[in-house]
Amino acid sequence: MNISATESFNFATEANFDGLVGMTHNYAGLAAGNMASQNNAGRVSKPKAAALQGVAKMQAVAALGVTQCFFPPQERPALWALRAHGFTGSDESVLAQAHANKPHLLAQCCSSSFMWSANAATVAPAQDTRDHRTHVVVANLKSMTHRAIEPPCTRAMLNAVFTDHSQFEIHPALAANANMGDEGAANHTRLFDAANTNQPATHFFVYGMDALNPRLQPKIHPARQTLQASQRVAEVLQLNPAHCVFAQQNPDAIDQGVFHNDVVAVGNASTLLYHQDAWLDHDRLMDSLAQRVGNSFCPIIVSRDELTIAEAVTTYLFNSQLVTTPDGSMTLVCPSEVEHHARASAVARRIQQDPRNSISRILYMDVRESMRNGGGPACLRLRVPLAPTSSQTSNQTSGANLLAGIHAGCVFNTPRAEQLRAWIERWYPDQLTPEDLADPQLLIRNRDALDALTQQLGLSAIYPFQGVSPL
Ligand code: SUG
Repeated sequence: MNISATESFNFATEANFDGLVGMTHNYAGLAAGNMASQNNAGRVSKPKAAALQGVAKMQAVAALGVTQCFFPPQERPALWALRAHGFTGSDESVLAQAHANKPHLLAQCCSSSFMWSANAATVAPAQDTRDHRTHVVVANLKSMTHRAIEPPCTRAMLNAVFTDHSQFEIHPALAANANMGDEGAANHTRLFDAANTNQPATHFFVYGMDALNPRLQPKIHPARQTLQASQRVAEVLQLNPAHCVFAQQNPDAIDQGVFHNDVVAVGNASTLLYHQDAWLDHDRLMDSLAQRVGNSFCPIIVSRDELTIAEAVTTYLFNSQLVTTPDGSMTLVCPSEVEHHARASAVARRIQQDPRNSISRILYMDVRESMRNGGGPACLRLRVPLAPTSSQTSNQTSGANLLAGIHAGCVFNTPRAEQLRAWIERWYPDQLTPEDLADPQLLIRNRDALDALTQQLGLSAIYPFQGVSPL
């Protein structure tokens, strides 16, 4: 498998930015409503294997001809968050006190959840926005404490990675008030007709609850995304409201473990693969999407008879990446859990063999360490569209130019894959238990590793230990 950045640049319609797994990756059962996180709580984690699985996935996707980039891990343990809870003294003492008095808080401050970059932000490309620049809204992730500490570093990192601020505007996360739960691109799909550049793209936003009219709510698990946050994100992204569609998740599905829309749906260009029970008002929603996306709209529905919501949650069939390859066809990059599940793999085969859609290939990837915390292939990447695919503007920017605004050190290619592997092998622990999280050596090692990585990648300072404000 030999890939080069220039090879993929020639076929740049979107870049997939994967989050590198952090070296404190562990199973603390932090995410309510996320079945895998709950069921694997207390298990011994394998940070090195997790990070290498992530690199292998990037390499496989890049080998398909897709432009692949990555985000470095965040700093953990988040000492600043522990200090904000009143722990004082040296770093060692803060860790020891937190471990003795608030082990759950310590675990929250050690999560590697930033690796699921589909939750980092929501993106609208230049060709869809009022001022013809690419807009990015950092997600506030306010519904889970361990995730709510991510946004400031995510913003610093996005500003360092998207270097050309005349092309990319990185907006801060929405204020984390009660009505504004935002989980980023996991609840957003950009649909467009690749063959008709005059047809504007449709932005499909999915929310878990209308905070001002919370009549239809899940009964057991939290609804993380609010309608109000989705609407505000669409405004900040400078999207035309006529090209936005908002739909509510089925509350019963949330109660069965569908904590993000990308657990039951994935879209690419004009194809939308989804579960029958994903949303409320299915028929009206499909009419609305068909009307906007146009004749090429290709919905692929999976019925509950073919696969139940519970099976979708355990296999993560819909959390596959759906990517267009240089020959114009699509590949579905599925977690290996689908391959090992008779009914889910039968659905994948049925879709692949159906000549009415563009999906011609299924690729299975082992991202088991991430899956055990509820993160499949699609959770691990943030899509950034690069080339104009909808109405052309006088100010249009070519895909190649847009890549020029991306920090070159974060573009994935064969030498970079080798460099990342060597870095992971050098620094990452083979195993971690909850007890290990309080080890001050882990904190020091993490900082040294991140310092080495940012130097290797030529990135500016992005971490609190490098002097960047964590707030
Ligand atoms: O937010 N898991 C993440 C998984 C996120 C998956 N992302 C998408 N669906 N796009 C979450 O629930 C578990 C961490 C722990 O338990 O330690 C966690 O945060």
